[in-house]
Amino acid sequence: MLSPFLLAEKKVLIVGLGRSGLAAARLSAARGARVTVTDTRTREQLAGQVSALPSGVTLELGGHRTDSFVSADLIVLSPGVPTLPEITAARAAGVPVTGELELASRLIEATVIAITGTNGKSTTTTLCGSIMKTTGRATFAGGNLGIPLSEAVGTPAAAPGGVCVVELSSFQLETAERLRPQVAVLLNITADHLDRYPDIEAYSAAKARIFSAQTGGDFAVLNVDDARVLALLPSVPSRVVRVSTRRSLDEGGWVEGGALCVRLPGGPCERYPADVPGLYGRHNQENALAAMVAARLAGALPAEVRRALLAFRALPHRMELVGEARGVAYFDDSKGTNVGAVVATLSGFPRKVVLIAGGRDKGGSYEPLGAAMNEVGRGAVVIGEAANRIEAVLRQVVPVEVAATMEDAVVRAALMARTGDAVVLSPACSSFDMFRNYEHRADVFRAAVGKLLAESTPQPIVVGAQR
Ligand code: UMA
Ligand code: ADP
Repeated sequence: MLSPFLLAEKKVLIVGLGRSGLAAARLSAARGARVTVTDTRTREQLAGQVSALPSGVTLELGGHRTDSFVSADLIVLSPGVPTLPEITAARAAGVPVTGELELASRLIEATVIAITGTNGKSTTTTLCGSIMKTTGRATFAGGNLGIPLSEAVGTPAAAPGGVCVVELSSFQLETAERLRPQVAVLLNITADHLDRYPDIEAYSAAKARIFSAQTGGDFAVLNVDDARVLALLPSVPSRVVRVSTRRSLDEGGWVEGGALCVRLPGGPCERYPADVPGLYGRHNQENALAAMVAARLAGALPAEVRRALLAFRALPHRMELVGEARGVAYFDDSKGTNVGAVVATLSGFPRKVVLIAGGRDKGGSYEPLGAAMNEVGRGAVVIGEAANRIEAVLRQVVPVEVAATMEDAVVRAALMARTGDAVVLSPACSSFDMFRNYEHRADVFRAAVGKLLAESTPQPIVVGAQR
């Protein structure tokens, strides 16, 4: 295949002009490629992106043209672009097709720590990135987390001695070929994105590509509590280091006597505090162990791990407390975008929960939500395109109401909740049927909760106020 190192004078077609496409276009243009960008959205819709492109880039917006695909020297896909007929035609014509992540990774000389899994990627990537920053090495933390890896290219973090901690989605991994992380982390695999993959096996195979270019000198950090992760273990080509929150291990990462324990191969046992404010729940212990083991394998010292761990704060929209009114606490877990995430959030939750769930359906089963709500559920309010499918499962265990808007959902949830309960927005779905993204969904939820809190706060009586 054409090496993306040899971009000069090559006709590079970038598909999608979101964050990845813009970064890939800039990178390719800076390396002397003749860049064309294509997107189904129109120039008007993409005005901000277009103005950030370097001069000389050709635009094909408002749709894709097969001609441009089959005549390109290299096609660079954005992760959200599924297999299109134009891409199939280009592949048949022998045109190399890669992704923004793979393209960037070939230009990175630093240590790469790559992190994937269905849930916990962002938390793990952020914590691991904080630990590596604490070491004083130039560090980039990004990828699916938000900043495309292409933006790291040319910075000290991408040069020898630097560290790139990269969150990888299954979409990005589909086109990973030579990406070779020195440390690759796989957190868990549960049903997600089944609107893109024919089945969970295909989704799992995309995740497993994180290991495919590794060799015996690299490390794989695996959460062995997860059955699908465990099933992949025999095919991992690098040295496996295990983590578990359910049992003690001889080496790797585990929980014991109220401490997070880490032991590198051949090293002593290190103990870290398990009760960290930013890391609520067993699922976050899993994330913390994976991040700490990965960082230790990449050269961070125990004191640096401890310092970053204690300073860590939960990311926004991951079980964030929004406020409390009439003894009911309101939590924003808008990033709970699949069933596994919501089940992890609800598992062992210390209050009865009124769950607000729903949005764009991703084609998986909602049955595990029923079991989780059977334990902690007070009631549920369902919204969006998936409302009826979720209602069908949850009404077997708790009262369920259907709401037309987020504002309506919050009011209904508040009426269902009793003193001491929690209202939790943890949708188990993507947001795109009603909102721009999960952050927008969270903003609307928080505004609705804010209104409710303001209304339930007694207003001061102004003595002598005139009408
Ligand atoms: N587009 C086309 N043709 C198509 C489909 C889409 O032209 O057939 C265009 C769209 O009109 C749009 C562009 O492609 O203009 C969007 O590309 P994209 O969906 O790849 O989005 P980016 O802005 O490049 O963001 C991507 C990731 N998004 C997805 O994978 C869907 C971001 O992850 C990531 O932060 C960013 O790259 C930087 O690396 C977000 C995400 O939702 C957080 N990820 C999924 C998840 O976490 O579950 C995988
Ligand atoms: P991702 O980047 O994979 O979406 P995040 O760290 O952003 O993961 O967390 C998203 C949601 O997933 C959280 O709000 C929480 O509900 C859930 N979650 C986080 N870590 C885990 C884990 N290790 N296992 C299961 N669910 C998790």
